[in-house]
Amino acid sequence: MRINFSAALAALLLTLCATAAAADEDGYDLWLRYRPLDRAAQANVQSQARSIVLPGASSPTTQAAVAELQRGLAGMLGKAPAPASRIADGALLLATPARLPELAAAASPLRAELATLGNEGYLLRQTRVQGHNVTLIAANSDIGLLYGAYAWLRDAGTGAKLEASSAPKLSLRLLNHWDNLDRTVERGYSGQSIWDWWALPDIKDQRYTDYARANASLGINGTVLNNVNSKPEVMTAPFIAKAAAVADVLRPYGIKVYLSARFSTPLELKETSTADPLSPEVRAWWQRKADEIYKAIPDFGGFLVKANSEGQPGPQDYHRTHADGANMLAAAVAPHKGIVMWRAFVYAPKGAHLADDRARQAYEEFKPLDGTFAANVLVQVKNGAIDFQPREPFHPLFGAMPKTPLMMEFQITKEYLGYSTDMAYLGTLFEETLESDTKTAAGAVANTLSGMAGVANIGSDRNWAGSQFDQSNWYAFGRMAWNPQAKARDIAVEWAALTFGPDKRVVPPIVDMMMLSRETVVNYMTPLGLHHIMGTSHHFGPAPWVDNLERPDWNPVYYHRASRDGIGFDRTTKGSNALEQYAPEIARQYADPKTTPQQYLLWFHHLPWDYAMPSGRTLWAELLTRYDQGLADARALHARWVALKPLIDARRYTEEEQRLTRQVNNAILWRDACIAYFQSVSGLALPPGVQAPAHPLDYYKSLSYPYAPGRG
Ligand code: BDP
Repeated sequence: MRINFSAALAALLLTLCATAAAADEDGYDLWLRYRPLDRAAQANVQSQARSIVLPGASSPTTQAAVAELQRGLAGMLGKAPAPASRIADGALLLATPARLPELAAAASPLRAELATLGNEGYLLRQTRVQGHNVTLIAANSDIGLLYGAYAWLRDAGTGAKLEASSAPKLSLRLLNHWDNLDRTVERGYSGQSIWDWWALPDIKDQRYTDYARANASLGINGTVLNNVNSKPEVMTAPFIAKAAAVADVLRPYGIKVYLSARFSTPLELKETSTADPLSPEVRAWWQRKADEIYKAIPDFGGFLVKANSEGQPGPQDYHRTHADGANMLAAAVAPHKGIVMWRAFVYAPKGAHLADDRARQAYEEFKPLDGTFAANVLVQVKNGAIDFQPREPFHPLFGAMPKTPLMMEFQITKEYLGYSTDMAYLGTLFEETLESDTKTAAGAVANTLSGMAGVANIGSDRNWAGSQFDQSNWYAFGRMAWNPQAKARDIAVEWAALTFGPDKRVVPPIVDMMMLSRETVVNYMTPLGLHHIMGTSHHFGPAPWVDNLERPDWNPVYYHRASRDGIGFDRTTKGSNALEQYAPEIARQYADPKTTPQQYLLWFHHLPWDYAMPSGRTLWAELLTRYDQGLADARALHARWVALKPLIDARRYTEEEQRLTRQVNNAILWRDACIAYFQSVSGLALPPGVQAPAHPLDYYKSLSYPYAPGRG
């Protein structure tokens, strides 16, 4: 028998190729996968990178840049050029004015452009240098080169055109880890903390380097290592040494380390007799502590502080203001150029007088302090006035503190949006807040910011974020921290192409799913401006009936105020008047339910069940419609994913398919439980065509989740 070897070989190759195309991935590589490109793309990328040239001496940061380019090229093309010392045609040239005199020359057209890009910006250009056609990555500093290298790789991986130039709009772009010293993570749904405090400082996990690469690829330049609910031990020598070891790994990637400081630390360590911020003893203690930290971490970023909120100690314990507390710490780090990020997430400390409306409190406490904070203090404000809900109007402090640098605090981890099981792309949430017009001199919320912080969703899970799609939220946060005007959809396109490959059959449907996902969650959880009706403490699943917690403003009934007469929180002049904290134009517009955006309707108004909605339906019927829409869209997300099965590797396909199935069940649970409850309150019948909940209300009330992850 004659065997046709070439045919057999061809068949084998075909099988191998097909398998390779769909090779299983676990998600560890994030958006830095660098999988082989198609031929045309390979040729294009290869023509731009026949050699990699870095004039001048290398630094840890340029080494990281060159190593990443080599890694990327090896992955995308199958081989990577070695670094070369001579500029030649087709070189990928990394240069700063200090490294390449041509860039510093008065005649250089790039000189003026570079001058506008600051320390961290970069430009990518196809140009001629020393008589050769090169692809130039130029910046004013080595960190700019690293960012430029990542941008070039991003363009190569997505097939995008070379980005002309880019510089970050915000100077502080931070992750906030809510990680505890025992490796549990408050509101973490992706395993343990990546910081192995026990093993540090001797053992530095490879993950720390990969974490640095991923963050640098987005331009994130700072990280707070520990939970805002901090411990005094964080400020002791052993932990400072551990933080220093992490800082050493992150430094080449332009990422500074910060720590959350517990306000009463010196007192609790029994090294002072008080924690009063005006006490000389306390001030001297923090000054010495800052000196000690800077000795171990010369580029230490500074402190993040949660004070007088949810039982945490703070300056008000000594009848001092937030500014007194923040300025005391600011004085300690100022000689080292450190900063203090003081959180505005405050509501009455335990036992204290309860404000009529929790949504009012941060503004009431902070607005009067505008102009009294030290120059190196930033006030860090959550995106909304309650707490990381699926949807909130923007926080009234944005635009209201013109004399104080503000930071935005977004939550990347999905405490209130279905953990890491439900798909909810947060790019749209971030964009919605950042674009909101404050109707003050500042304009959009994005313009009021000096920095952005994201509560990280990163953990020890192999895929880092708990699910493949939750990686997109880390990604979107980083890209928007770099450019708060960036569009959620553009970012989704980029992420999907990098994560699943630049296949035209795959990217658009995935992007459509992402763009639909957050609104889906809003609809099946908290439509029409409802908020904080989640289960006690774990915040997973519906519990609109809860009314028995110690503090009224922990109870869902406090927020929805549903009764026989109607539903919603009246924040107009007839109610808490929280509206007065917004610019007059907004206050006027939102004072009338007719001119209030429907998405915020029940946030600002208490309305009768038969209130006529623009759709022609009653409010009651509209609410039911939204819950049904949420469920229908959850089903649609699942169906769209199933349709992509042939195009996604089996492992990632299955992981997400299971999650989307569970999401449909979560949506059913939310819809049914909320309808059962609100019906019990309204006493109204379900209109024809609306399906009755599967169980009686008591069934939903009986559900409990004692072992839900991530509790505080
Ligand atoms: C809430 C979380 C709680 C945090 C708190 C905060 O439930 O775990 O400690 O925010 O931001 O959303 O301080």
